[in-house]
Amino acid sequence: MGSILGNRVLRVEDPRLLTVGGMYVEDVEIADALFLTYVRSPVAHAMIGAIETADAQAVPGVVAIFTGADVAAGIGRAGHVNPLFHDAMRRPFVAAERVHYVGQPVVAIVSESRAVGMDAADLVYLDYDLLPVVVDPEESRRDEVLLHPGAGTNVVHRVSTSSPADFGDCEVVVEARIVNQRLTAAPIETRSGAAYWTDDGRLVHYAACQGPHLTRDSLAAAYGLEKSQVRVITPDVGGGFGAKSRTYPEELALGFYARSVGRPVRWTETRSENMMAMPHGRSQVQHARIGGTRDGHVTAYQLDVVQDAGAFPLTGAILHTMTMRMATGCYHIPNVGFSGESVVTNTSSITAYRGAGRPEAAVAIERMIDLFATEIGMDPAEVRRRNLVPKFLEPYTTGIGTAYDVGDYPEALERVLTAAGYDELRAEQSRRRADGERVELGIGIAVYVEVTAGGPQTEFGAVEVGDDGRLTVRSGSTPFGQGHDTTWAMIVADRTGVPMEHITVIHGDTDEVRSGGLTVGSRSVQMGGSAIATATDALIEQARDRAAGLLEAAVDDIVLDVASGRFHVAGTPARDLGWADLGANGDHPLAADTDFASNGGTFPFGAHVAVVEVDTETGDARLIRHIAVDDAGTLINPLLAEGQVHGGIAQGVAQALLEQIHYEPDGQPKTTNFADYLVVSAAELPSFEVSHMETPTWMNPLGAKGVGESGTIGAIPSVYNAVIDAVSARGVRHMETPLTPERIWRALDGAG
Ligand code: MCN
Repeated sequence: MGSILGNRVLRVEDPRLLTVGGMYVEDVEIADALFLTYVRSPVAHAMIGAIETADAQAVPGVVAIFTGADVAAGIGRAGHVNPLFHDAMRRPFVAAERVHYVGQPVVAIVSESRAVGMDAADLVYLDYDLLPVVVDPEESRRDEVLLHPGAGTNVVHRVSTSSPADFGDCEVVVEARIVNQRLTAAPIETRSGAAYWTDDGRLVHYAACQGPHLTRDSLAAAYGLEKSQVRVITPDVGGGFGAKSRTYPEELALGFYARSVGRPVRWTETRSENMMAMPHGRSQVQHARIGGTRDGHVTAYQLDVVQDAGAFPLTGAILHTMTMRMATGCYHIPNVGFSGESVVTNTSSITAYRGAGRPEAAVAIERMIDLFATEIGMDPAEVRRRNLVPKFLEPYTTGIGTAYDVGDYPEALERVLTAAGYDELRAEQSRRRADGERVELGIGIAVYVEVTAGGPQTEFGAVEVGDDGRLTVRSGSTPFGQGHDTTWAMIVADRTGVPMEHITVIHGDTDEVRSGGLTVGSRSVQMGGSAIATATDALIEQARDRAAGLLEAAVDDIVLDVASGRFHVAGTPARDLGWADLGANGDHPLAADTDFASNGGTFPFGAHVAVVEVDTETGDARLIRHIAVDDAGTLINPLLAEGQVHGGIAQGVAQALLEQIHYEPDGQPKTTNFADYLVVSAAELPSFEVSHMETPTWMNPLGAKGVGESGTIGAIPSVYNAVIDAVSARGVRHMETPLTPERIWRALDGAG
């Protein structure tokens, strides 16, 4: 058997998912379970007055009703994502005195059926004493209306460089305001959870999340339990896109309701609840300034951002720190400044969403490079060529102080331009313009770099041999669509010679897997994959040791023939032992585990070209081609990596052209269903033209970087630039996303 790594192996997950279907939290049978329904605030900012629950309580089938005060008396307030955030900004499990956004839970109803709970919810009456509402983050930072008076300010977190960039020597300076609008993750499976207590006092909690161990830790903290007294099970998860990286107060409180009523309690939100109240993504306002010489050299860059955190700070409140890290993208810009702060607003909280702070950085720098190019009248590809960091295989430290591991941005750019047929596209654009055609062609370029598994961290992996020679792999990383079962089996098969079908992968259960991190930041292959690779190598050492004993040879002479998956003494392959021989013969199981540690992230990169057609009479923009060259280091499975890039591009196109969560000034969300929120679908997308470069990182034994978010990071700015490029000859310089027909039409109209 040759190396299986790098092969386009079909996903082992799919036969089950496509035939009998997955097992999601909602599918888990739990005897005697009751249903939870939340009454949610219809107003964005108010003091809660009288709460009347008698009519609801009288509905047959209603078992118990809890107010915020009841829940707070039982389990206090939810913990913070970051200890730096002010204590007064911690979220109550259920609002007790004050509501901070439309959709915040105010009363919890536990009932025999879901229908009963929904009927009863309509019969709960609350008085609200309205307060002024702030939905605009730039308004919030003025602190005229304080959302959490105990904190004394709406600002959650601030970061900046020691001094701003100096534009004194620049021949040209260009400025722009860029808004990364609020989006929702819209996973197919909405949030879902279930909890019950065992007779010996353990809490069992089913969570549709991106990593059960953090949920276990949050539950242990909330209920004052040892971690070992909590079991969290994450079965199949129907997408998360970052928004399920945390298990939210709505779900964490399930154990409280279950304990109070003495029966299991389960909850699955409706689609509208999900769109209204599951934390959103992005919502970052940027003011960018770029300067340089007329011959195309960028010398200074300043990026100032206001990050909307929503009502209660979660991961969203630190997204600007990721934007800062990646501010200069792929460019050598020595003179750079950044300031960023996050603020609370009367909206649903902001959390991680595919890319989480890095797409925002890429959008800013890539838009500004295009604006700079337009200003000096140079082709945007040429401006990029003049400013890209040259190829490096040893760390390169950017002007902002981030050390990138390896990169070859010029090569990525040239490859994507060639694949796109850039010169021909420009010729076609000119032809249409010369002929005065109504439908303009737009060509948008983005060269991006991002960071995956940033910061010091560990991940758990374990491998064990059964008596039958089959292997069981345990991973601390929990998938929700990425195909980890396939990926981990490939890594282990490649090293051991055991066929993939004899390898079972276990994840998503804190009783089965000792520890684990989150599947976020495209960290799993480099962290979880490296943990499994390292554990497998340790297992092979143990196996060689056992083989040496059984073959009465020195351990140094024992070799594993990976092609056959058998061990023998070097030079005498006739007498050999397989994994089953070793698994079955010994006084202890052959098993190895690791907590793979890394000091910092890897920096995947790539270049995208988007080609759009814009109808200048209707403002309709269509993506007609999307060409991507992505480098995630060594690829374990190019087929799965491409799947990730495809999904990522779709979400990036959606941000550029379609999707937006919209709030009215009074805090009413206007996009709480799929009729009002335009989730991108295959109908809006062309077939993507995707290819790879593989520049291995030295940061882990696999040479792998992450790929789960790169499609999004490359797609947003390239599509954004393409649409502006299409209409630039008609006097449009800049627009805000999403580039809807109305916006484009108005911009064209305004430009005359
Ligand atoms: N891969 C590879 N070689 C590499 C890197 C990755 O072959 N060098 C392949 C592997 O097959 C791996 C997959 O790509 O299983 C993704 O690996 P990785 O880049 O490590 O990303 P993670 O597994 O950590 O996934 C997280 C990432 C994130 S952060 C979001 S958001 C996201 C995404 O994955 N959300 C998704 N992909 C998603 N896919 C689906 N279907 N649903 C989501 O919600």
